[in-house]
Amino acid sequence: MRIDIVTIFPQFFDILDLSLLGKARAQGIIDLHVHDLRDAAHDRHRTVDDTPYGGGAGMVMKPEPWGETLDGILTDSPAADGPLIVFPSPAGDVFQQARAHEFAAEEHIVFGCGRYEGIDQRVFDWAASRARVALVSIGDYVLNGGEVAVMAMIEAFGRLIPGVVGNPASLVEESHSDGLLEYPSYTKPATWRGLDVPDVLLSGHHGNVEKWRHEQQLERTRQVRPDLYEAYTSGADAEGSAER
Ligand code: 6GU
Repeated sequence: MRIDIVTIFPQFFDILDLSLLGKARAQGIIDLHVHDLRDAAHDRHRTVDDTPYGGGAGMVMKPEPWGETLDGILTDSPAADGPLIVFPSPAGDVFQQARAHEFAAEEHIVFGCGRYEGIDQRVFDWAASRARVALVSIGDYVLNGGEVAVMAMIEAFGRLIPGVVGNPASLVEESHSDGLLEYPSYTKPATWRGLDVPDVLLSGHHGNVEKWRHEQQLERTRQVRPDLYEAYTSGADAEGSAER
């Protein structure tokens, strides 16, 4: 999978050399290219922002450096249908696990990280005339720029790309994969600082372990995320809960 990131802070993404994603890059599963937007700003100060038409606080990112950078990326796209261009924005659709699965299935994704008060609207309009464009938020709070949001999205979908996580079974039993939060995990020692591992986990009775874990998932979800619990219990009725 090819990933391009456009940003005025390319060093932010140096950490993608690390860990699971770094390994996936080294193996050629992920082909990551980070572009400094200022490389396409040709004045002496490499200016990428200007004051907003109509007045108001803050600065707006100028369209020309975006146009030049995205032109190069589109020309280079390995995908026959072109890339999906994602602009992280608190005004976008909220990124959830289903979206992570969709992103993991893309051949080429471009992330355009805005800073300041935003990017000139014509960049989105022009990009949408050339490729599929999505505005995506990572939650209801405001970040200074899109970089950390892009990092979060790459962490979420990168691990869903086949071959990135060594043991695919570990993707199955985790929070959100079945609409419930994950059950609590324990390892040795069986007693630590006076706290015991629940007996059922030491029993060796696989059926009881499964049942206990599912109950824990339900109870956790009901307490912490009543919205997910409601969706799960109504969905489980509709699809027949006998399998669970
Ligand atoms: Cl994607 N970008 C910014 N700047 N702030 C956010 C966000 C994205 N998602 C939530 N807040």
